[in-house]
Amino acid sequence: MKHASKWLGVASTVVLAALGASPAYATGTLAGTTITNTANISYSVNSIAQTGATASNAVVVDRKVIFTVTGAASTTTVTPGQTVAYDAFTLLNSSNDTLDFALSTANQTTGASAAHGGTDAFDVTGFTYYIDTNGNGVYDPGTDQAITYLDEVAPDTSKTVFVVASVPLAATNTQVAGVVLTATAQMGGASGTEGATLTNTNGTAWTPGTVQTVFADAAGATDAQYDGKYSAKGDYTVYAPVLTLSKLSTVISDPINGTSNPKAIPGATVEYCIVVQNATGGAPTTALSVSDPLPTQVTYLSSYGIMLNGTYTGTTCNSDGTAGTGSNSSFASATTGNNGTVNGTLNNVSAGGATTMRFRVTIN
Ligand SMILES: [Ca+2]
Ligand SMILES: [Ca+2]
Ligand SMILES: [Ca+2]
Repeated sequence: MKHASKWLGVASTVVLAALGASPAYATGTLAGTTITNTANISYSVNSIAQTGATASNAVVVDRKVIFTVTGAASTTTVTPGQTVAYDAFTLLNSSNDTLDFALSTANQTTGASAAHGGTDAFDVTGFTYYIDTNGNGVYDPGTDQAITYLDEVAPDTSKTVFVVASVPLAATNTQVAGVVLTATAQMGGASGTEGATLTNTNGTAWTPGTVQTVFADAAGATDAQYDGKYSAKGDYTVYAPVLTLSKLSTVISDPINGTSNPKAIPGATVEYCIVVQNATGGAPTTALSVSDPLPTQVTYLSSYGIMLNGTYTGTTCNSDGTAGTGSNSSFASATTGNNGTVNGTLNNVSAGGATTMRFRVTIN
C-alpha cells in the first residue's frame, strides 16, 4: 500500500506539471520547438557516492501540415445579373505551425453534382475573396477585407472566407452553379507577406536540427491525401420570377352591329388585355411595368383609359382591375413607326399568380 501511494503521488505531480507547462494546442507541440531531454546517472563505490554524469539530447519538432476547408451549410440564393454573390467557406488549421494559404476557385463542369443536391447548370464569373473581418459569418461590403490569400492562420484557428462572384443575366430560376474552393498550405513567412511554397518531406530521411514538413492532410472534394491542399464544394442557386407574357384581344363593338356579335371592321372598338403570369416556384416580381407601342392601324381610346391589376381566370381576361392614374399609367404620343405607347405599372406578382393591364383602341 505504501508503494502504491508513492507512485500515485509521483504520477499526479507529473500530470499537474504537464498541464501547467504545455501550450494548449490540440495540434501538439509547435514546429521548431527544441525538446531538450537530459539523463543523469548516479552510482556508488563501496557505499560511497561518486560524481555522476549528465547527457542531453535536443530534438527539433517538425512541421505537420493538416487542415480542412468546409463549405456553407446551404446554397447561396442569387438573382440573375447579381454582381456580388458570396459563398462562405471555413478553413481550420490543425497544423502545429502558423501557415498562409493560397486560394483558388473553379467552376464545376455542367452536369456535375453540386454541394447541396443540385446539378451544375451554369458558371459564375470573376472570383474574388474576402475574409470575415468582423466575424459575423456574413459578407459586409466595405467592412470585410479583400484578400488574395489567407495570411498567418495560427494553429487551432479557423477563418471564414467569402468567395464572391457574378451571376450571368441569362441564368434562370432553380439553376445551380457549383464551385470548388481549394486552399494550398504555404509557409507563414511574415505577417502581410505570402509565405513560400512548402516542400513535403514524406519519404525522405529525417534531418535532425531542422524543421521538415510532413503533409498530413486528407483528400477533400477534388484534391488528394497528403498533397498540402484541401478543397470543398459550394454552390449558387438562382431564384427568379418565371414570367409568361400574353396579349389577348376582343371586339367590344362595331359601327354596324353595335355590341351584338361585333366584328373587327374599321371603326370597331377592340380591347387589348396584357397578361403577366408567374409560374409556381418563381420569385416574386418587383418593379413590374408594361409598355405597348400601338400600331398605326389603331387609335388609343382615351375615354376608356387604362385598367391595371385585373384578374385572369383560365384563359379569360376578366373585366376588372382599377383605373390607372398618374405615374401608374400613361399614354405617350406617337413616335416613329407607332401610334402612341400605352404604359402601365403593375403590382408585384407572386409565384403562381397573374395580373393584367387592359385598354381599348378603335380600328382606323
Ligand atoms: Ca462579415
Ligand atoms: Ca504570411
Ligand atoms: Ca489534401
